[in-house]
Amino acid sequence: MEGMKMYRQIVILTGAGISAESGLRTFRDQDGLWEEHKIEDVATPEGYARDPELVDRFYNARWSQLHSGDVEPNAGHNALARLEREFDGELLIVTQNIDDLHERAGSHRLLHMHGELSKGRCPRSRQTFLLKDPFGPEHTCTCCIPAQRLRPHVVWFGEMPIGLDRIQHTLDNCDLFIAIGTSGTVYPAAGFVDTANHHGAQTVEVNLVEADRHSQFQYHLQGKASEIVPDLVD
Ligand code: BJW
Repeated sequence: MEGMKMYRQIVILTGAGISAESGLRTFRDQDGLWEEHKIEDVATPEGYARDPELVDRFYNARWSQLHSGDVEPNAGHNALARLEREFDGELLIVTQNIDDLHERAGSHRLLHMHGELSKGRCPRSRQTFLLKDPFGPEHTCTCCIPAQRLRPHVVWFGEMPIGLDRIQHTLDNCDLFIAIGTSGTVYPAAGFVDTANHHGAQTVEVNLVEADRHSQFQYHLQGKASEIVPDLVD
């Protein structure tokens, strides 16, 4: 924590890698979700229009795992929650993950730029609804007449990520940017390091491997998020 005190505004970008050690599969690693599912079928609006049941099943399986009682935040999530409690300056965790492990660890200053698994969204009004059960045609909105079938509250390819104005503003003013467990293949998140560099921030990558935007980071901490992040925060 001592080392963090020199910063005014910290932005932390997290990806699937931070939740991997909690038992959730990443997308692009060996045995990742994209090995079993075609992106164009389950992660595009066109795929959903073609076969909503298939997409619902994809998210239901992940919803059920997340609520199975077997999945818990790990030391990486816990360390970030501790940083938020102890850091006096501005801090924002921007997560690409749709799981709720940051919240369960106690993080509040958090933005889910690719949506949340625990919510469904009205396709007409965009109002979101907390889902107590998995997805299905029985989940309809209460904001429209006739009621609309809720779609997963997630951001698919070709759709606009959530909270970009706030993210942009925070990146413009940050002096430390840390990317944890993300492959750097999906934009606009993969470009955040460029914005942070442009504004003179220090940039740190935490990953098992050299990820796609590796060369854009000033500092590289190679290893498991559950081991590196607690060390970084201490
Ligand atoms: C560990 C670890 C451990 C493992 N410890 N590390 C051509 C060029 C540039 C851009 C485009 C282009 N053509 C199209 C685009 C845009 C497109 C895009 O980026 N495509 C690329 C594939 C090229 N992007 C979009 O369409 C986005 N919207 C958009 O751009 O809107 C227009 C716009 C215009 C102008 C400004 C701004 C916007 C939307 C993207 C939506 C992504 N959706 C998904 C699904 C969400 C729901 C769900 O969860 O199902 O989001 S796809 C999937 O990828 C998911 C993730 O959030 C995202 C990123 O994945 P992530 O988190 O990086 O996971 P992995 O698996 O890739 O990597 C894991 C990493 O962890 C690895 O590096 C491991 O080594 C590491 N790791 N264990 C530390 N223990």
